[in-house]
Amino acid sequence: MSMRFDMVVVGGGFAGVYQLHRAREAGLKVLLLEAGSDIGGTWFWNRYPGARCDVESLDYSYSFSRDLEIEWEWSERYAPQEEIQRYIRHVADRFALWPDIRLRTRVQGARFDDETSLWTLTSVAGEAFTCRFLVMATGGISLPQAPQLAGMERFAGEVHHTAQWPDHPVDFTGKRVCLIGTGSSGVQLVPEVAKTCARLTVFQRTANFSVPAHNVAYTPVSLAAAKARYPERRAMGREAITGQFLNANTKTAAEMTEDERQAELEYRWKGAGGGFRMLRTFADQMSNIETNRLVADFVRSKIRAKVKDPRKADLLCPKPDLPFGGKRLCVDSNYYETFNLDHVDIVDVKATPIQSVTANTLRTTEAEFPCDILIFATGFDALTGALLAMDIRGAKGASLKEYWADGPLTYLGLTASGFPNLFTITGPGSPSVLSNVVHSIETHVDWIMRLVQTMRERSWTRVSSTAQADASWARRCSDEAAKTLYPTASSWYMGANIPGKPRVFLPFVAGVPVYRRAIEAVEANGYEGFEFV
Ligand code: N01
Repeated sequence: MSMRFDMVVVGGGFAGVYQLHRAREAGLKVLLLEAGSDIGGTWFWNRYPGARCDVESLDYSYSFSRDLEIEWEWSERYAPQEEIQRYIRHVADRFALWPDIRLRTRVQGARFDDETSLWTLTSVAGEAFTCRFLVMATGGISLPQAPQLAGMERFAGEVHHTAQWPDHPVDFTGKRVCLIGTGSSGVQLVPEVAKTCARLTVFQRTANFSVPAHNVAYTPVSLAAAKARYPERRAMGREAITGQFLNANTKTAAEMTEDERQAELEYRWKGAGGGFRMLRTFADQMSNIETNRLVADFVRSKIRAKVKDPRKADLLCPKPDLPFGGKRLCVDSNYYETFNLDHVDIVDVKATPIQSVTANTLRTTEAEFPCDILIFATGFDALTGALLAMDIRGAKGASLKEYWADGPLTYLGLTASGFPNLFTITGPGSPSVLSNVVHSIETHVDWIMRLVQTMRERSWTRVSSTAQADASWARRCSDEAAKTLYPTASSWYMGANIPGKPRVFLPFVAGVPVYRRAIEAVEANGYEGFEFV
């Protein structure tokens, strides 16, 4: 027996929780399904030591309620995982969302009925849920991936993935730890593990750039001062490429003198800057390879200054073929400094690949490393992974997996032709992972709700983008990406971390304001590119 709703939302992170709130406010009968035992999404699953957001707390938070903004007290410039999860739970409490949230319910598939224009979802446990509107709030970075290592079944120690971290503390005291992966998760975890372990060996395939966070605790005075300017801060964020204020330099490198360029680089590296501000050092750094090299060389010189052992420093410096920011920039607190500790070492697994695992070691082609705890910080099947992990069948039984076989086809990153009344929040083809994702989530949910309201007012039962609209949006996405250096990097933005995944630049790169204007223009033009029944 299937339970019937106006809307079902899949996923209980920032996106799902806001979607649920807005749908309830609009009077819809709505249900949120979440696979985990709690809400929080990313911030529920990625609870490894050192996990914190590298978008500033005051930006990485909902803007829809001024009261919520005022009453919530962020403790630090970059909030730790536990605090962000507590914040999402607070939002669910404050807006009384819990009655419409169903935890421990993993969706296996969804099928559209051509006769009734309704979706039926099925859970792994075999339950069924029927709805008119189906919103996938499944997250862009939510399906973990790890390599299959020969001999894993023999390994006698603990094994953890950063995105499936246990809810009890992992004790590293006196342990020999092997950690694979040096993206944002690995970079945050390394300094924490090093504090207590006997030996930490980091297995790196590609060195990426990391910049100092300069995290600081808020004082009551500094937080109150920041909050007093909240409306202004949000307004600046809305007009910034990444949906957060980064004090972007509007000048290209060529428009500045050498002294001005150095001063700009130092400002962004040091305390007044920090974090993603380094991505906005020069207006043309993601489109002009020479300008990009200025930033890359500067950061490499800082890495060399921090890491005393020249062998380790060489390994930690990204190679010249990787543009700065081409792979998602990491933001750290003491990552490079940790390699100055005698018990922490780095191994280049491109030069000496990992071959196998024994009961208590990890073997590369050159050496064997004792291992009590093995950690995978090896990332995710991003943007399409979580959606395609479900069997989604649209009109006439069409399979989303087949429709996206050569890469995702969406209209505005929000819908896919042949999958009526199905919406993806921060899906492929939207700024999503290139933006302050909470800002992008609010933009998407508000847009979806305006469309749903319009349909309800006009008694329309079915909306779908046309195949032509999807194709032209996909072209626009790749044309925008081709104007930048992003596609030159082997990144998860390109699907390059997943064997066999089509190489397509997955997010929309032209920025949050351009994107918002595009989706608002479609709406103003009577939903051009959509067909209604
Ligand atoms: O994953 P990643 P992540 N053998 O894919 C390596 C967000 N995030 O979990 O580069 C050996 O970035 C892989 O090597 P390579 C953020 O958007 C945010 O760290 O593919 N190594 C890479 O070094 C981030 O970008 C925050 O050659 C293997 C690493 O594993 C995204 O999530 C914190 C391998 C994976 O890096 C993902 O970050 C954390 C193999 N077989 C995450 N397979 C904050 O807000 C993969 N690797 C702070």
